Amino acid sequence: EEQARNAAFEQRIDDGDFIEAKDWMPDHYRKTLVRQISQHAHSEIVGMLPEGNWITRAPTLKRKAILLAKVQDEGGHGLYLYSAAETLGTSRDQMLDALHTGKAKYSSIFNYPTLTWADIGVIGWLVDGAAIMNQVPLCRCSYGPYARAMIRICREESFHQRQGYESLLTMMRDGTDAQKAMVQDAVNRWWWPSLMMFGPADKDSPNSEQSMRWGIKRLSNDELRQKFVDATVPQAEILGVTLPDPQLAWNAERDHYDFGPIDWSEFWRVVGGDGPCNRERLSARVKAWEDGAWVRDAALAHAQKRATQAAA
Ligand code: FAQ
Repeated sequence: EEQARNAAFEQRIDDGDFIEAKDWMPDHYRKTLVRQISQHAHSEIVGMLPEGNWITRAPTLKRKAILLAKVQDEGGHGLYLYSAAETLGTSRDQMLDALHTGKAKYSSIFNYPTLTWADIGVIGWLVDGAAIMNQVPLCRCSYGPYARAMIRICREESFHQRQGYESLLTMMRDGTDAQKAMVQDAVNRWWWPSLMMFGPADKDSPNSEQSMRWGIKRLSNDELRQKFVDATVPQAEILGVTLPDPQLAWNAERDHYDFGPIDWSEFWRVVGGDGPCNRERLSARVKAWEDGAWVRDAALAHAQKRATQAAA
């Protein structure tokens, strides 16, 4: 019977059906989705921290309003994604506990510091740019609740990418030499970590094969990384910045840009908890959770009071 259910499930995947929360699914499919969606949710929530750091120091009212809206969007994305993961039977408390005890992963990119205002523009351009490249195919993910959450998230991410690029264009066109140098410095620091966002090379990616077979991932880590490089090089030219890779060159034969080797030892170090800001990010999340205890207690007490009133 198990075999027949599995075969029917695989058939639905092959037919391009969406799998919904109450449908039968193999255990491993469920686990893979909880892993990926919860990591994604944690990334959005931890991802609020590097940019949140600049809200009080944004250079103009306009930039501050944009940044506030962007960081709020990220909070919202985290919430849709936790909800999507909850449909698979894992509670939000379990997911948050995994984050706060250091068991859960979140994107390596958010363990780097935001040193200057230019970092905020570069995060929009490169980090949101990489996020969109990775996330647009997830709108066709085989799990319905995740796919639907991604449609809304991608719309907002594209505004995030544009605001970042526009802010950098302003600095590069109208800025002082010092401001232009600040943009170049931020690009130098964020370029390689942005390429690492796509995950290990395909040959070192243990989850890819099964996830692609199940239509959870539609394109491989290396394919997405290449698409990102190809899309970003011309944008760097328009901006007037240099990407910090001497091996970056158009390859007419491949019809793609070639690029230099990624420092995978840095990637695994950051994923393993030893990046420049891992400890700071995690302790900020734990503190926020602890500081919010009274709100959760009050909400619970209020709900209990209403339940007793309704019963009376
Ligand atoms: N960082 O076998 P694979 C955003 C882990 S965008 C940390 O290739 P998979 C928007 C991976 O989990 C960022 N860990 O894994 C925003 C696995 O470990 P596990 C979030 C990484 O799942 C912008 C192991 O390495 N986006 O938040 C990373 O098939 C600006 C082996 O890797 C998403 O999460 C990494 N970079 O492919 C917010 C998108 N890469 O779980 C604020 C959804 C890999 O076996 C400001 N996720 N690992 O212990 C995905 O598309 C996939 O999960 C990948 C990884 C592509 C990230």
